[in-house]
Amino acid sequence: MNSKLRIGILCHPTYGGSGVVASELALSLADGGHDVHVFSHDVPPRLARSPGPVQMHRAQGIPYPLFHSTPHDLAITSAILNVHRAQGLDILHAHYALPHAVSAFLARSAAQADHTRPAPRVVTTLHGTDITLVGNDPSYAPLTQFVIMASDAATAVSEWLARQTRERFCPDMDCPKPIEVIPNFIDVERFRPDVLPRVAGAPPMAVHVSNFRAVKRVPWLVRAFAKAIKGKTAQLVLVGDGPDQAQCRALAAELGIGANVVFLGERDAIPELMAPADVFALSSREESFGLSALEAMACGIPVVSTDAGGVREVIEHGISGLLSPVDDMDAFADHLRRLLFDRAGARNMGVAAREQSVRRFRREAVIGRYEDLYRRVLAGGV
Ligand code: GMT
Repeated sequence: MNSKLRIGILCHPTYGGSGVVASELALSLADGGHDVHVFSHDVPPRLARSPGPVQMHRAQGIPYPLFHSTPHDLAITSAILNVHRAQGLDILHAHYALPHAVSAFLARSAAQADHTRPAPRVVTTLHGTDITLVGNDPSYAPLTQFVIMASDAATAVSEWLARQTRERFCPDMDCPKPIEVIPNFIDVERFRPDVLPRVAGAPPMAVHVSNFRAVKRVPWLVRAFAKAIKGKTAQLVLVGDGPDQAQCRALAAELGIGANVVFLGERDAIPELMAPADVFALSSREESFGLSALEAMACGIPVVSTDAGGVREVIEHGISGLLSPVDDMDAFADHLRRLLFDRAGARNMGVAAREQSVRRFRREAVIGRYEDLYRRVLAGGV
């Protein structure tokens, strides 16, 4: 029988894939009998709505006139040290390199200096823009590189992201730190096709879920949708909120499709919103994995997506969805039109999408890979 581990998980509390993955991982590990603590500057939404036995440490620090903004990352490090000194932690698992791998590294260093208990080991999971947009910026790059190498193990959510990490941070040599690929996962009981039936007689519906950052290109999606439905009636349901939302509203009105585009804002009932749709649309310029696409697949919904980053490791073109080059709006619109107005074809692809999500990304199998990694790290085998 495997021993119980004491695990600290660090993550962002915002709506977004890395916080979802970290929260679902924490809940699954706790269900599996491990002692799990989550450290963040607020409660991540997926954790907030769950009764699971995870101990949440909301580490905000105090505002002070000398601080331009409150240094949550330092408050997180202090909260970790409090827990470690009181009861011990074996593993610190940082999600998104910045600032969490730095907070975890600091906590491990401080714990090593304490000499009272063995210091926790640090595992860092890279999610996407922590490597490609933020972590790679000259203002952070040296530190991002350092904390990845200083982690006891580093993982990436796709082969594409592991490659990006090697190319950006070890361009002239083999990375001294192997980046292990552990893909994202899905709870196929919660995300399932029959969670909510399609309303009979409702117009064809495309759904999109994101945080409306520029990288998601939601205005581009609104334009593509306008092209796709020319002369026909369909609905685009946009779930989430973020910087580009106001622009999307204005654009939908300007394109004369204001009545076809629905803005639902941030919601937790994601499976219930996805399952009745005909197609899920993902228009990103860059995407390391595309967790929302996987959620749609598990709900039996085919995905129309740009062929960005690691998306092709999740969606198989022609089987579970349709992929087009990142800047080819005509092809993307054609794909949308095809799946919106060929219900039988969309349904067949949806069945394949569900089957792939269960076979390749089922939660239980992936959680086992993280547990195995923690044990290897603790045994010094990584
Ligand atoms: O890296 C980001 O942009 C943020 C992150 C998030 O928290 O939303 O998204 C990334 O991590 C997700 C979970 O691993 C992936 O499914 C997303 O593809 C990835 N986003 C990008 O690469 C743009």
